[in-house]
Amino acid sequence: MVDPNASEATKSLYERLRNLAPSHTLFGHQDALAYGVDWKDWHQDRSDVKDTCGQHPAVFGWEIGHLGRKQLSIDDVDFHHMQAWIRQVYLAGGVNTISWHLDNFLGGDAWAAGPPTVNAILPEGQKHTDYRAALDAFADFVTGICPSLGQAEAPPLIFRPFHEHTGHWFWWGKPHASRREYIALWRFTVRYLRDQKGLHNLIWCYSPDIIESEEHYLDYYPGDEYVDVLGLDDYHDLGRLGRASELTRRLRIVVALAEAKGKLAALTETGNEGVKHKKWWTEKLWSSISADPIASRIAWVLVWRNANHKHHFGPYPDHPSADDFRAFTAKKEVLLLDDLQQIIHPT
Ligand code: BMA
Repeated sequence: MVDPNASEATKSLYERLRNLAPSHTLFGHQDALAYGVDWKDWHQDRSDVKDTCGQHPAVFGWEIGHLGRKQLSIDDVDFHHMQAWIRQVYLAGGVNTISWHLDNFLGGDAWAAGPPTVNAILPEGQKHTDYRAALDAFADFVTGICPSLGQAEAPPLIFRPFHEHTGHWFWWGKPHASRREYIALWRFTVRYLRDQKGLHNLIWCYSPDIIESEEHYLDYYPGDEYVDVLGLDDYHDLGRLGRASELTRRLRIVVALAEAKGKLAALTETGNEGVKHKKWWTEKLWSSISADPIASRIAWVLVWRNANHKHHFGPYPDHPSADDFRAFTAKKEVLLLDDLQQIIHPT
C-alpha cells in the first residue's frame, strides 16, 4: 500500500476488497444518506437505494468541495453531518470514498480550467501556502470523524483526489498541467497527508476519465508507490452516445493493469443522468461489467448523486427503472450493505 504504516483497519479493508473483487462487485452511491430525489433529512437512516431495494449501498461516496471555507459542501451537505454519516457507515461495515471538487486557487471553482494552477500550488508556486491550508482542513476533517477513537482506529477512507484528469473540464485536467506537474502534485499530497499530517487511514485512488489504452491510462500515473486503487470514471459509454462494450473494453484495461501491479480496480463513477433506459441496471451497467471475466473483477461501481428528478444517477422507488434496479441488486455477485455485513459477520 501507499502507506506502509496504514492502520490495521485500513489494511484490513484493502485486503477485504481484494478478496471480494474476483467474485463480487460492491454497489456504491454518491451522497446516499444525505439526500435523495424529493427528500433531504440529516437524521434519518434513509437512502433512495434502500427505499428502492431494501438495503443501503455498500459503498458511500462523499464530496468535500468547499471544505474549510463553508459549513456546507458544494452539494449542500453539512460537513458535521457528513462526518457522522461516515462514522455510521464505518461502524456498519460499509465503505467510504471521498472526492474533492476543489476550487481553483487562482480564482473560480473546480471547473474554472485554464490557468496554470497545478504549477502554482506546487512547493515553489505562489499559491502553495493556500494549498497546504486546504490539506490542513482536509486533515482536520478526517481526524474529526471519530475524535474519540484516535488516529489508529480512524475509519479508513478511499481518497480519490484530482479525478478525471484525462478530461479538460477541471483545472487539474491534462490540458492545464504537464505530466510532471500532475505527478508532483499527487506525490506532494500523499507525502504531506501521510508524513506531515500523520494520516494513516487513507487508501489512495487514481481515477482518470475514459481512456483508450494502457499507455493512455498510465500517462499521468503517479507511480505504484503512490496509488492503491486504479479507478475509472466513465459516463460516456453508458449514456446516449456510448456503447456498453466500450466500457467493458476499458474496464479490462484497468483491471489487467491493477492485477499486474497487485492492486485493486474500480469503476469509481458512472451513470446515465435520469436513468433513461428502463433496464439500464441489468442491460447496460451489469451486462458491461459481467460481459468479460477480467472486467468483472472490479471491486466496486459507484453511481453519482440523486439531486432531483432530472439530475440523478441512482434509483428511487417511483422511477421506471426501479424493478430493474431490484433485479440488478438481487444478483449474487452484487453486494449492498446487508450483504457485506453477512460476509463480515455471518450469522
Ligand atoms: C457534478 C454535479 C454537480 C455537483 C458536482 C460535485 O457531477 O453533480 O451538481 O456539484 O458533481 O459533486
